[in-house]
Amino acid sequence: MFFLMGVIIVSAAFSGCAPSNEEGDFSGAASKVYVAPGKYDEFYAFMSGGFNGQLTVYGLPSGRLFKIISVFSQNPETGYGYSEETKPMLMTSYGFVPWDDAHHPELSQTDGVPDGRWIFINANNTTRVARIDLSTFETAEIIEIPNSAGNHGSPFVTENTEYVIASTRFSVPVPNRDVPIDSYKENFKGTLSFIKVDPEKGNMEIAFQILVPGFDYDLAHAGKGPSHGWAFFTSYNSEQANTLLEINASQNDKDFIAAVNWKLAEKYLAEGKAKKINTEYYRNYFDEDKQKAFSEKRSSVYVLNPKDCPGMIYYLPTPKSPHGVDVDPTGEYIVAGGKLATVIPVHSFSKMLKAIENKEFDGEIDGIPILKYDAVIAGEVENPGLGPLHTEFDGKGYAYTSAFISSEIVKWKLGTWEVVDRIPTYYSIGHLMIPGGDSKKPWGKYVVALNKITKDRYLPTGPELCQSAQLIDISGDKMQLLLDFPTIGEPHYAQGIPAEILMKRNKKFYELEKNSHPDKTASEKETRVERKGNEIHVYMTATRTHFKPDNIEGVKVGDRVYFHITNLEQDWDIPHGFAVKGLNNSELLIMPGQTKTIEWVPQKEGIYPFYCTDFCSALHQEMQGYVRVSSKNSNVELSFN
Ligand code: K7E
Ligand code: CUA
Repeated sequence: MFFLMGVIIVSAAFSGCAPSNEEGDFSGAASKVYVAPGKYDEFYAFMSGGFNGQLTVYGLPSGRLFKIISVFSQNPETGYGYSEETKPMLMTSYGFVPWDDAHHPELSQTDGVPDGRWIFINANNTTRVARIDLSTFETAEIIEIPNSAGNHGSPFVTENTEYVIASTRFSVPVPNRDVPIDSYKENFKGTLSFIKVDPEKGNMEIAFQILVPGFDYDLAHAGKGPSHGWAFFTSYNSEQANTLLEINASQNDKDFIAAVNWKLAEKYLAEGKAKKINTEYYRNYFDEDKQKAFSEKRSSVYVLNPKDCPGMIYYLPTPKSPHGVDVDPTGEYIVAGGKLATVIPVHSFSKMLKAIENKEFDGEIDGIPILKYDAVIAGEVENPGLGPLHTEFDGKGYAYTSAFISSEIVKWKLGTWEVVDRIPTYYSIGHLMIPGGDSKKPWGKYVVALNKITKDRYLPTGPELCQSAQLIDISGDKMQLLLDFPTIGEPHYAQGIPAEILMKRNKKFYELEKNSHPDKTASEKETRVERKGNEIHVYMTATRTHFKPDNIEGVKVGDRVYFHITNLEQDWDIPHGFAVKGLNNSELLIMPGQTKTIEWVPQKEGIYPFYCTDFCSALHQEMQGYVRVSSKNSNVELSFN
């Protein structure tokens, strides 16, 4: 959570006064969220895990949790980030980074509509963007973003996923170097990054960055329809304070939304207007054929300076320390969540184009013209609740804005700007999500409130209480609260998509034939154990209901033992697990057709059992074996059965 301390205190006091668990008659709600045993949910929902660094998959309307997708954090449940195959996914220019803070999942889009191919999510802390393949629900790629610090305004897609856009929350020296912090105004800069996405494979590369003044760039959304080719980024701290931001960054009545014409930026890039800056960052990807992740190092990036690129970027003055920026389904309205503002300012894209044409400027900053507020504003939503943050759309002409401080969702009409309904949320809502609600075609049946604080809503669990989502029916004139359900970590943003779109794409298992992992064992006949100096390589297979080999002797204390295990099954939902006693690592969970490797360095002589950790069949308990570990200088021969 990014928020000002004072605001948090106010909010806690504010939301604390209404006892929440008394109100309402939910008898009608129950049937709306009830998904009968064996029946499917209507929507998938993907919730960011916040400080848990992962992405979780839920069903709506039931609120049932299906899966935690390992993205930026190691996960001993699956071996992600522990197995040799997945470790490279977490490589960065700062070394191996096994954790992050993930805020904004964003589905890939075709013609402005979520297409179910991929979902992207940001790492805030060690600046990265991940791409998850929605046929396997596994992380397929992670790219690090150089010249960025606090990759918060990220990763939002353009209309056809041409780009994933990302902005830096913290400004830093570009390139980063050792300077006094109080030289902030002189040395610190922001960057807006445009990550090109391969239309077939999804592979990401940083196409270019735009160097911008040293504000804090908070959130982003790309244009669509008429505003396709543009992208919008909120900023706060236009004061360029470097200390006590809660006061020093709240001085100006207005900060800015940066409007970037990325089509023009592409042209400037092609014309050679960009400077190549040397820097180091990683691109990591999982090769599904080799069943293994690889890391590639990158050493430079192209940076465009607005001073050299007239017309590429403009500032829209926006009250006050804006947080979210959301573009309505028609692509005309750009809605800001001015968290300290008393209104919700809505900019007009068409007015913006006219104002640019007529040069209605109010000065400039570092080569970026500031447009006149009155020339670009379409309207202001009055009485929008306190602390407006984020807005989603239902595709029927209404917008829904979360208000953090007054803990509510406010529904208002695009064009007339009148508030037509409001509903309390429990408590302190951050983002909200309507399936497709930031796209051209929202499926406007539900809105999910993603709340920061739950206090009295659930059974207490010690000092740490769960965070929570609330499902609200928006199909009628009045919003109706249907369901509370806890979430994993702190959810920030979320995405939703009709289940049928993803079900069609779902992969059931990996084809063993296609598995070209160098350490694959294609059949039980090929199983073996080999010694190379002090390395032992165990080429093992798993199938119902045994490992082969299951007795191994001749391992010595201090040997590096690599268990390369291939799951020979070719059936849906038959993973096998693997763990050996004393393993200082994690288990492996091996999907059908996969090969996975875990490293083990035994420290003491003795007999070490191993077993399958995933209850795979009636004889799962029989799926076990032994490793004999002898002293360093023993002459027990390497053998296996
Ligand atoms: Cu508002 Cu990180 Cu998108 Cu949290 S952010 S709420
Ligand atoms: Cu294999 Cu249990």
